[in-house]
Amino acid sequence: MNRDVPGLLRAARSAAERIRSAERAMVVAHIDADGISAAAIASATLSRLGIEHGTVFLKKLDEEAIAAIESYDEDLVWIVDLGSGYLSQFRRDGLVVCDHHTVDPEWRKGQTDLMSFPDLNHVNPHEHGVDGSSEVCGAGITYLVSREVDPANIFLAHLAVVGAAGDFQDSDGGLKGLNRDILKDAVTDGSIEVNHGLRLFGRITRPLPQLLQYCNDPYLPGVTSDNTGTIRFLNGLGIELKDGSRRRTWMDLDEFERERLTDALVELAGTGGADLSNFRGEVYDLPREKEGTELRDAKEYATLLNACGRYDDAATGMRICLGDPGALEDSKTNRDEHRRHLSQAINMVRDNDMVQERGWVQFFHSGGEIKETIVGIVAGMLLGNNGIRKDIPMVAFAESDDGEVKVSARGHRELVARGLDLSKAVNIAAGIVGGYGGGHNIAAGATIPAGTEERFLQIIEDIVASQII
Ligand SMILES: [Mn+2]
Repeated sequence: MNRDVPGLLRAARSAAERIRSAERAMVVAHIDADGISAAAIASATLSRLGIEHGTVFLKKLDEEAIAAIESYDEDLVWIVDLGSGYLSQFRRDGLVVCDHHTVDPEWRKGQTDLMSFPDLNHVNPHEHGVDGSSEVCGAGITYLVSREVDPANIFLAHLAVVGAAGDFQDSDGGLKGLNRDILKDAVTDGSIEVNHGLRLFGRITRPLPQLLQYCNDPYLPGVTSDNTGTIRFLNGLGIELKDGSRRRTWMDLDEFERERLTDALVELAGTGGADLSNFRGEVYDLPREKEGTELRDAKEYATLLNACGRYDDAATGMRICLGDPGALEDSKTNRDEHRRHLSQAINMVRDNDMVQERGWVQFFHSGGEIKETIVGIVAGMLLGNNGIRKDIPMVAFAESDDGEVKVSARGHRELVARGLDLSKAVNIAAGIVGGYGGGHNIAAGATIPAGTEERFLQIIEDIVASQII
């Protein structure tokens, strides 16, 4: 297909028209950095139009999520960084989908005219010959629509840059294609400054030794994963590690130190024979954000948003994007709390010997004691930990608020190498007991009716036994 950016922008314009005419809206977004940035762009766009709206974050569009979207009574549902893969499953009116993932091949099959869905605006680069994996992300597409709603929304462009960094679209030494146009908007607006240098992760917040020793792309001989070596290397260059009691970061280096360190690192990486094309390149600074915080660097910003998503706190990530001054602090508090919940849950399972072994699986039932949102993480962390086996998968049960049972199954990499496919096992077993589920070979989840746990375990055991060689 020919690259047709004007066509993509036309699709963005008609989506913008639909959005402008909405009375009430629901924003549905993916729970990673790109999705959170996209949600923030959508939410800010709606707020500026005076359109009342809510926001929901999803890990994926499963049956349950699609059913929920179908049932929202808002006249507009704006789905961002998700949705394209499931277009044929939607029936409702008032959908705007801004996504960059592969488009559902079932969609439009057997349809004669272009938009025979009653009221669906689909904005996706792949539909216009533009590569959605490398040159524009979910937040970027959402931004293009937002800019069509109101050119003044250019003040949101930096969020699209953060989203692109979150989806590794900057990984060739810098952003390219459509992302470059969006970057230009952000630079024009003054929210982003493009600088050239080493693309080390943690320039703003990591103390120098950590900045270097955690660098493994490229591998730095004698520095990567070597704390003593790193400190010797920095001392050898005459670079102070501290300023009083404060540990210095890359940003604290003066111009000469920075140059010295850059040259030495490039040389060091070269001796390791590494490909340096991604080591030197563009970095994106956000000069309007508070100094010394993650928000000053697009990559660190995106990593922070990913952490919010992983810790079930995407809403706080969105508040950060929207400039809420207390949100950064809140995200740290919530992350600590989440970690505390995790360690409490792990201790509870361990101290009470809750894990029961069977021939081919082990399991625990947490009842209502562990939140269903973290029970899978707990199951994974328990594997191979303190006397708990890792040579059989772990199945964890938790009661959900609606009276059903949430199942999380986790395996070890070595088991997957031997043939374990938990996605298949969980999907089949859940189906037989009247539930549904799926996932990945190493981690899967299901929802099953209460009381079917034993039957479910028997089936899982049979399947796992047949998978592992
Ligand atoms: Mn994305």
